[in-house]
Amino acid sequence: MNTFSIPAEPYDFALRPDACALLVIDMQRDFLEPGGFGESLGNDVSLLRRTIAPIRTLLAAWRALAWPVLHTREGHAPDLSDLHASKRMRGSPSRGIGDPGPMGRILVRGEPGHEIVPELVPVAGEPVVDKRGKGAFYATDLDVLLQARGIRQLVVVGVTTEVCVHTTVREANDRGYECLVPSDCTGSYFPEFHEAGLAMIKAQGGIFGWVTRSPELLAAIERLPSSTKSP
Ligand code: TIU
Repeated sequence: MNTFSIPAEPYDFALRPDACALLVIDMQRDFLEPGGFGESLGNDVSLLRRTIAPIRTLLAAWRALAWPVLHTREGHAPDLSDLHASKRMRGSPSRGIGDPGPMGRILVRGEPGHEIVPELVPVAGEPVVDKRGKGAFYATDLDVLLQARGIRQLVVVGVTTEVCVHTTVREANDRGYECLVPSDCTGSYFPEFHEAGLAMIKAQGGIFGWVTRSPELLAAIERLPSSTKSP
């Protein structure tokens, strides 16, 4: 199968149309919506919300090509039986995981705040991987789902850059997946962590992966010959 060159740092990414999935990390209402858990902790959700429009455009392109799309959500069972005590107590939060929040119980599956934002709702055929940790591979079926689809490359988008996106890129890299991160499709409550997180991915010759921007990725995809557009 041919590869196609995507402008990226530290050097161009050789995209394989037969083996490249879009992985959308934790675009959940509690992290992104005004009045949600993230904002209630004093964070400026606009820093994350700017990612919604470019991710939506990328999703539309992936769906039009019938390339694989997978989503993740961070959360826990209603009885919190899968929540480590260390995670529950971290930071002694005034409002913690499982407590009532502005959009239901915080980071609990089935609650409104746990859902993916309406702009990016998954469609039929797109797996939604519910994860307990920050990395999408830890204690999930993600690796099996990717292997079953012949996926070897991931375009990783979502929130937050230095937490769940970064952990997932590191996990994927160690499992042999090549990761491309469009910088405008990830965001952090801390702009300096966003920049540092992206710098770490592409440092040392791309130690964890590649960084691009979604307009460059989309422009390259639009130039693909039509015969190569389906996996
Ligand atoms: N999705 C994700 O990054 N979860 C987090 O806990 N992020 C924070 O920035 N806390």
